[in-house]
Amino acid sequence: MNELSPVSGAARRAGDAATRTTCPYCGVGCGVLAAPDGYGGAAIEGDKDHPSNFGRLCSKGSALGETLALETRQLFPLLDGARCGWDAALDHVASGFSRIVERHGPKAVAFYLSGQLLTEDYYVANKLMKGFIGSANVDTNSRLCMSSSVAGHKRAFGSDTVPGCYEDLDEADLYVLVGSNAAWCHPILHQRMTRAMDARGGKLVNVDPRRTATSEAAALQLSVRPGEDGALFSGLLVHLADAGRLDRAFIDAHTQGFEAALARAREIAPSAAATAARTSLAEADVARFFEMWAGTERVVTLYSQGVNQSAQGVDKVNAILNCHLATGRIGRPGMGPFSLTGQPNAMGGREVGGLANQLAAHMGFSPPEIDRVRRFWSAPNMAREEGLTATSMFDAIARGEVRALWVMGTNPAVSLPRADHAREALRRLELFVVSENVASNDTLGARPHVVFPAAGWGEKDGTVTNSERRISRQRAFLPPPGEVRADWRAICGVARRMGFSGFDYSSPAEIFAEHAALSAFENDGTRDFDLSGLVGLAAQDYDRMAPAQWPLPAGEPAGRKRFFSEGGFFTAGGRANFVAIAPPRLPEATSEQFPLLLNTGRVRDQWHTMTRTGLSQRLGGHMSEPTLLVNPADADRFALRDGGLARVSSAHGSAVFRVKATTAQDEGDIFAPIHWSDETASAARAGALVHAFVDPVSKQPDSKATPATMTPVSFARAGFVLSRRRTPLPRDSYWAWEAIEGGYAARVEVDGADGFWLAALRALAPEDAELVSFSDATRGVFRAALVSDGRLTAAMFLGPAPNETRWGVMREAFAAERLDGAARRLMLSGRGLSGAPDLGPNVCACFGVPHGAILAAVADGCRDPAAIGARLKAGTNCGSCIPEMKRMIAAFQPEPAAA
Ligand SMILES: Nc1nc2c(c(=O)[nH]1)N[C@H]1C(S)=C(S)[C@@H](COP(=O)(O)OP(=O)(O)OC[C@H]3O[C@@H](n4cnc5c(=O)[nH]c(N)nc54)[C@H](O)[C@@H]3O)O[C@H]1N2
Ligand SMILES: Nc1nc2c(c(=O)[nH]1)N[C@H]1C(S)=C(S)[C@@H](COP(=O)(O)OP(=O)(O)OC[C@H]3O[C@@H](n4cnc5c(=O)[nH]c(N)nc54)[C@H](O)[C@@H]3O)O[C@H]1N2
Ligand code: SF4
Ligand SMILES: [Mo]
Repeated sequence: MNELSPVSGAARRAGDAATRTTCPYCGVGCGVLAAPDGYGGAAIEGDKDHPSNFGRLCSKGSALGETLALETRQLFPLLDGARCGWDAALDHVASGFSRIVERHGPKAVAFYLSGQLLTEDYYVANKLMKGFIGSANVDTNSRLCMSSSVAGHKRAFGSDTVPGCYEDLDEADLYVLVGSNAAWCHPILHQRMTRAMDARGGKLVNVDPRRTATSEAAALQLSVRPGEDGALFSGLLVHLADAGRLDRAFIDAHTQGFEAALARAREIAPSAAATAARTSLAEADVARFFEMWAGTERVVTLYSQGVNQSAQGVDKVNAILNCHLATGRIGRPGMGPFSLTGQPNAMGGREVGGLANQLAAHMGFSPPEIDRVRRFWSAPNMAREEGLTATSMFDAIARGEVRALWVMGTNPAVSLPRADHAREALRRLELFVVSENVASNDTLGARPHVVFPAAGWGEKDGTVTNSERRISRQRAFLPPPGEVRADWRAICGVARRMGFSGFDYSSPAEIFAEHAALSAFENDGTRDFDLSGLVGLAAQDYDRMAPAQWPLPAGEPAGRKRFFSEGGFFTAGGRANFVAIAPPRLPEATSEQFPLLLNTGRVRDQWHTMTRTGLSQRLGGHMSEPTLLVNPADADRFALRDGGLARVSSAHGSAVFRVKATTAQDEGDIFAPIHWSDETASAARAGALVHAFVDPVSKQPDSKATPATMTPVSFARAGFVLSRRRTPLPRDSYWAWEAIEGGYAARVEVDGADGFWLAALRALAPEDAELVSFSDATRGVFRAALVSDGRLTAAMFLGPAPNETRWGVMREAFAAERLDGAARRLMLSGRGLSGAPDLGPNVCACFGVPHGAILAAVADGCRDPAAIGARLKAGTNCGSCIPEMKRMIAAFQPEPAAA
């Protein structure tokens, strides 16, 4: 039994009601103190005692309190769209699954899960499908996220093991970020690296086809040709060998396959010059990178979706691992390969076997392991072979082979490649079940037969595991609203109704205890994932459990920080495998019809499909529209206007984005954000464009390089809509909702008559709302506001495009509790109630500091983020906006200071 330190007094700092929990967003896994405010929200603070963040939170974590309101939540079960009780919903799902299994076999049913579920939810879902229903058709959005890392780890180490820990970031002298925009996507780790660089004088190299916020901190930016990372690291391996930088002792004692891997690397990238030619980098930059990497013992190579989401993602991972193995730079302080995990529980999902090719507790589909799990569970129908992976699962649904699907904690109608196809497939299901927090998203738009209202963050209890294998508790601090229930309860309810025993848990603590026991079952050090020190964990110890890194073997209460410094790999002979990778090649070339490569990814202040971050006004302002990044030469070539609209099309679909011309993009490459859906924008689903090529080993889709083209889009009039509610506007126009104080604003571009838009506006307000309007047909100006009980409920301003009025002019009117007669006349003047100028989008989300205010401070002599912070507070909380402020300062000065 481990010594688990109880929650210390510090957790109570935010008041006696503060609960110590974990952020539900990225895989950094920051500790959070949450104190309910009594009105359904909560005061949020970073937990100073949590070893992932030591009190810091990024913009998304800091804004968690703004995402807890209940207006958008699904609060009761639905059966065929109508409210029903839990029993009826559970009965329907259980009998439906049983019937379909009986008629069509267990392969006709599937679960599609999420790295945002808690370990306990995940564990029971996986147990039900793989042990009791008898199919391995359980896959997860982690297939789209981490599966290339999992497969790369397994090929090299024999197990899915992250060898290092966050402390390595404090102790490294070189960080190589590959396909990771950590400044925006793992901000607290990024800040940890920049602080360590300040302290130790270390350097950062950023390998990404585009310049990102992460490039700001980089001593060297390598804008690698998309897909060519394997060539870069092959070149590095060759350099390490030729420059005498190999750790021969480590290679000889602990690895196999080096010569073949090196020979292949030589074929791919025999020299710095050859590497430069393949990767379209300058030879001097390549040589400098090789020297930096070879000459710095304490190097951490961190990688994320630019590596994983690739048709050769697993080879990219192994090309990186090869270099660390060849130098023995693994599992020692300050060095090693580091896969940055995306979701809060990407790792927990891997631990319970959430992927269709895994079994629980890091076991696989080998006969002895299948049998071991079967015996442990007393499973009546143990799956014998791997199941369908995400994209093949949806193809099987489209073909009618999978007839029942339960989606939990993910929004596949937006996030899968060929998302339109995926959404259509859902409509074919005989039984379609969704467990969701929200009442409306694109997946729910495909009309599930049953909807389970899931408890959300703050309402559910369990554990998550972060990128460094650290298990932390998520604890409830709000009462479950309406009839919501934790996901594990819904799963166990269905399992029991299907007649299965083994699902009578009364708490997540019991599930966790079983999970720990399975990790220990017949393990004896043969499997990396080992929680034997937690076997028999009592409920009160689970409740008080402090964040702990696995492995947690019995007798090692502190866990283990690192793996493999002395070998000890989990392969048959204990040696790590070098992998001879295939020569890099994009899965699909550009063509005359689709001459551009579409890259997709994340922006700083939104989380995936925006079901939560889209509700926060602090977060809405950073990028208020789906913005396409385009090189200025491409903008010219395709007749796009910077600030205008473009339709991007691929062979699979199309979407409309706001254009931003920037030299951060290379010519030929365009970048679209993944966050907007049919809930939040007229037509900006990036996933609809993405092709469905997958890595041959991991089956992870390539979401970063789809051939595409673009054309300008224009409408006669432009302006904005304001509303207290966020409902879709007519689609034959352009709009994108942004959360603002008191409601939502949409920048719009439209055709159509005033009357048509007035009707659309009316739909946003109560029927008896009073209309105030102004129209000047000769100039195409139309302004209308709806006032209900003296308060502005909805408004629309239209004028001739491309010049438009922004919603900022209505800020005060929208914030006002009552509008008197004078204010009603003034508000339609287009100059606002006080005539104050609109300062543009927020740069600092934490303190709501807009672009205009920061520019004014820079103009007034503030020439570093600290000076701006001293004046405006901007950047003094989470620091996520510091790269952006630096950019504004650099752009302001005629001679940009060296970074
Ligand atoms: N703000 C925010 N943070 C998040 C999330 C979020 O939604 N919003 N989601 C979380 C999740 S689930 C994940 S998985 C992570 C993802 O975190 P990241 O992987 O950092 O995010 P992405 O923007 O998907 O992609 C990273 C970079 O890969 C680059 N890239 C594209 N193609 C290539 C290539 O061929 N080679 C290289 N070297 N780079 C390439 C892209 O240009 C992009 O800048 O973020 C997590 N954190
Ligand atoms: N083109 C392109 N596509 C991508 C990516 C990309 O870079 N490019 N990235 C991929 C990656 S890495 C990821 S991780 C995915 C993310 O994509 P998704 O997982 O589809 O995105 P989310 O918006 O996080 O969806 C989570 C859903 O679960 C709900 N939810 C939240 N918490 C809970 C809970 O506790 N229980 C239940 N039942 N529901 C809950 C939320 O309301 C939301 O609707 O997107 C993938 N798709
Ligand atoms: S870095 Fe931000 S999003 Fe990620 S866990 Fe920490 S606070 Fe949450
Ligand atoms: Mo992800």
